[in-house]
Amino acid sequence: MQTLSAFDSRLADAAGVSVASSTEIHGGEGAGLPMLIVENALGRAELTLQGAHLTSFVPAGGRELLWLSPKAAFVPGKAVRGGIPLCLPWFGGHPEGKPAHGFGRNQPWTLVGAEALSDGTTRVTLELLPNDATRALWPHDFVFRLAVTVGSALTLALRVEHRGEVTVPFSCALHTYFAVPDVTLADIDGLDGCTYINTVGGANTRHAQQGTLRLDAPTDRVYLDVPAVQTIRTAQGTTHIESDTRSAVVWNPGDFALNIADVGEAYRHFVCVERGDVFDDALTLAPGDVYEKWLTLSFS
Ligand code: TA6
Repeated sequence: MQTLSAFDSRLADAAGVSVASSTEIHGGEGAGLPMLIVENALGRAELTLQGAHLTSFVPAGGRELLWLSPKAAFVPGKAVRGGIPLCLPWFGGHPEGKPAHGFGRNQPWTLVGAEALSDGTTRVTLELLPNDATRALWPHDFVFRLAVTVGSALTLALRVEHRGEVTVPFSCALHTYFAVPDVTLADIDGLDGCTYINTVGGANTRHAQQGTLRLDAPTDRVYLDVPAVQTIRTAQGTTHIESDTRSAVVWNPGDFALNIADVGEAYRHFVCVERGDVFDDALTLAPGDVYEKWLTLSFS
């Protein structure tokens, strides 16, 4: 299992960030995955080093914003179901059958920075560099960095530096699972008028969103060129999603989830509103290019 070096632990300690294993926090068998707990007077977040994967964010005095499957497994090499998996350097299926959503979410990232900032927030920075497993899937040099700032809002700043020698296609998403009391009663705004691609069951049809979105059936839609802000309104309040990425993916598998081992009936309690640059909004990175985008989540 991945462990934190003495250097990483000192770094974490200095910023008031604690380290635990997923087994201590979430139970399960075996050693689990190493996790960071970032807590200050403004908020509290948990993340696994594997995948730089947020699994919890609670603003002080507020409720949990992220959904983590009750069946989530914390196993080396397997993406945790829920929270914020990072899909990169490609989103969705791969034309050559490589693993869906890239390898970022399955790889052990390293803690490279931890700071208590003067505004009361705490920032941790994680990094992924190439290794044998990433080279087998993507034979290019790169530096992936994710800076996570925890306060009354949660901000993720992603930086991808392409250090390879050829131009490559690139797409990515912050695949956020939001906790909702009942997915069929959540109102999603901020997509009115946008073109979306319906991909349910392998479909590929284009439509225009009209007004508020409510999910009453399995939904898998890629919205293109969206406004910066979306909201999810439930009886508990409003979650605000803001990003400088161009796409938004809205996903809930509905009954299909009964065939997804780590979701099942629990599908009723989340909706994914993922921000990223995917499908028509995907890019190419030339040698030396740097891709930098951010996502902020808050609740009112
Ligand atoms: O973002 C939506 C989506 O691409 C869906 O098509 C669905 O498969 C989902 O992601 C989850 O993918 P995963 O590989 O995590 O099971």
